[in-house]
Amino acid sequence: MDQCVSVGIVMGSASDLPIMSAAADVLDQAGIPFEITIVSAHRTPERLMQYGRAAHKRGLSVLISGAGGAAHLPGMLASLTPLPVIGVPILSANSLHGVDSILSILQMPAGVPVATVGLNNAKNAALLALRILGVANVEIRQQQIDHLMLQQEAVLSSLSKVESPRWTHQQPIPPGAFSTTDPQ
Ligand code: C2R
Repeated sequence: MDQCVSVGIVMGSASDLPIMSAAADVLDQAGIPFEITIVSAHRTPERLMQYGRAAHKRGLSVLISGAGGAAHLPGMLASLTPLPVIGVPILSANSLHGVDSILSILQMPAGVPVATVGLNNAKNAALLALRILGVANVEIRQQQIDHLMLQQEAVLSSLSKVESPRWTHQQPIPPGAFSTTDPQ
């Protein structure tokens, strides 16, 4: 894989690392060079401006940004950079059940897009970043195709846990139930 850093992972606080490390794990496994740091719109506003303005000039392609509570970081980054920003709402200690983080990242004004993943779902943020990179990179796209296949195989190999006879009135799934041709 090209060794130029292509994904920036930024979080509002070191306390976000246990969640955000899942994004780093996915990128690491995929062999994608990334950087990871703390930037806070609230606590380090100048650092935010510098990072947001320079990211694309430094060769980054996608930003993953996690924050909890009044989570302004992903939106503020998106206001400074032309790069795609993926926001990860975090259930932080100061959060109201994560709802504040979700809404702060999700409900952006028109004109400043942030792609928002589920609460604490840094893994999906990294997978989405890989899909974005995969648009222009066949190798990364193939990795995502392989990932989907592996995921499907894992589900199919677990069918017996659910389908094995257990209840009196349980019927077996008929062979044609998942046929791709229309039974009509
Ligand atoms: P501390 O644990 O440091 O008090 O942080 C962080 O992302 C973290 O989840 C608590 C939470 O505050 C968040 N934070 C933001 C921003 N900066 C820090 N939401 C920001 O600029 O949006």
